[in-house]
Amino acid sequence: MDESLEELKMLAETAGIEVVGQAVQNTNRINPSTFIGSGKAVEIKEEMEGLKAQVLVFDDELSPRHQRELEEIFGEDTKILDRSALILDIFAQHARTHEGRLQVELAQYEYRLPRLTRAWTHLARQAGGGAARGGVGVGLRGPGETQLEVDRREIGDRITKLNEEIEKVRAHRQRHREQRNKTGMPIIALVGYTNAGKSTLMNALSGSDVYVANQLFATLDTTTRRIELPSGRAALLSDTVGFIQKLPTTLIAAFRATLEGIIEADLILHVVDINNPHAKQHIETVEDTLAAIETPDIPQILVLNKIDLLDEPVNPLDYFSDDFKSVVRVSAVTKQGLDVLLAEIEGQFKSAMSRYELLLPYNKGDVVAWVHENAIVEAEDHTEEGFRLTVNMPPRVAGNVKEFIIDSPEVDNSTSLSL
Ligand SMILES: Nc1nc2c(ncn2[C@@H]2O[C@H](COP(=O)(O)OP(=O)(O)OP(=O)(O)O)[C@@H](O)[C@H]2O)c(=O)[nH]1
Ligand SMILES: [Mg+2]
Repeated sequence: MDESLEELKMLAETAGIEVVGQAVQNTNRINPSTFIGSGKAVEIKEEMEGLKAQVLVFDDELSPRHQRELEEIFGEDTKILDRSALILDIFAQHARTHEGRLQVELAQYEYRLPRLTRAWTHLARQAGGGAARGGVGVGLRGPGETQLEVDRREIGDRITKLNEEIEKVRAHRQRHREQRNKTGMPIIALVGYTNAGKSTLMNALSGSDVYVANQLFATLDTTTRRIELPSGRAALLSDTVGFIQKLPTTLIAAFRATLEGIIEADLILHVVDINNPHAKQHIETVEDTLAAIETPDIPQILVLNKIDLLDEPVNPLDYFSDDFKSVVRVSAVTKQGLDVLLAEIEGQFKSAMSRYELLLPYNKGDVVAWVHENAIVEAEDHTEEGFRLTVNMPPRVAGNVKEFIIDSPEVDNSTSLSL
């Protein structure tokens, strides 16, 4: 619980709220109307008045009824939030792309729809105002319909529209991805708990300059960069939104389009901040979230990051499990261990490859260049019939040059391989 509250505090600070106090209630039963006991609620209210605090954040998810009853007790001037609402708020502040904004708005509406108790204007202002511009005039109200019913209907319509727009973006992304698949470059996804150092690792491996910050959910939108592996072969590395415990399900659903990038990966680098005392729990949360978004069986390498901050060396075996192909220790800041990580990545791809003999006519120089870029060329001969190449590549890549394959001894296994 301490850890969860500590994290809640960091979430609040990231959202721009200064934390001035905290309260804990030990209870074996959640109060159906006020969540905490009503006596406790009054006690907190008095403490808040003394501290001149304006916001009360609950670490657990409040039901619509809890929310309503607590608002009654605390009055109009106190804003009542739960962890989910706070995370949604941070997402709203950090979303940069059109797609990111659409996804956050959808999640906000879905979260708020069942909690709609106050007037529409109150909600529209919080959600960014997109839906409020139409103005719910008196004339628009149906006979006998309450303001609340109108509000619900309007939000329902807006949710439908947002879903349609997100679907369009998704279709576009899908086409983009199909094209990328044709290039044959393996795709690596960085996945991990928020603040684990994914973006820092992305920068260290690709020499790029994506946003890094010591705050939660600094990254929301996916960035993809090209990296070079030790053999000279190229791969695509993508950095995306981090996970956290008790991530609202509406957010997971809304961010499905973003998370689909992970599903398409050939390899996952699961990054964990090894310096965090709750690293093991973070790993578990990430594995659970991956299961929730139904990632197929993608090989994973566990990357223990921030080893530069450790007083004593960490034993990778302590973290090894069936979920991982291997465990590597690195520091994305000092770049310690990155060579080992890169070799490990390459090793993963090699084990998913088969060897092929190719024969290409001399007028196919462009295809030869393509093969060099997308496969590991072991030998190249200039024969009478044309270029003769011995290459290692995943079956997925081989599919692009199948008319030139003259021998593939291991091709029978290809269907059982994920690459
Ligand atoms: N000492 C040290 N700090 C690191 C290391 N890697 C990352 N950090 C710091 O950890 C913080 C978070 O790093 P990010 O790369 O933004 O983490 P992230 O996983 O992308 O986080 P989100 O995008 O917010 O989910 C930053 O302050 C980084 O400077 C490391 O290897 N050593
Ligand atoms: Mg990041």
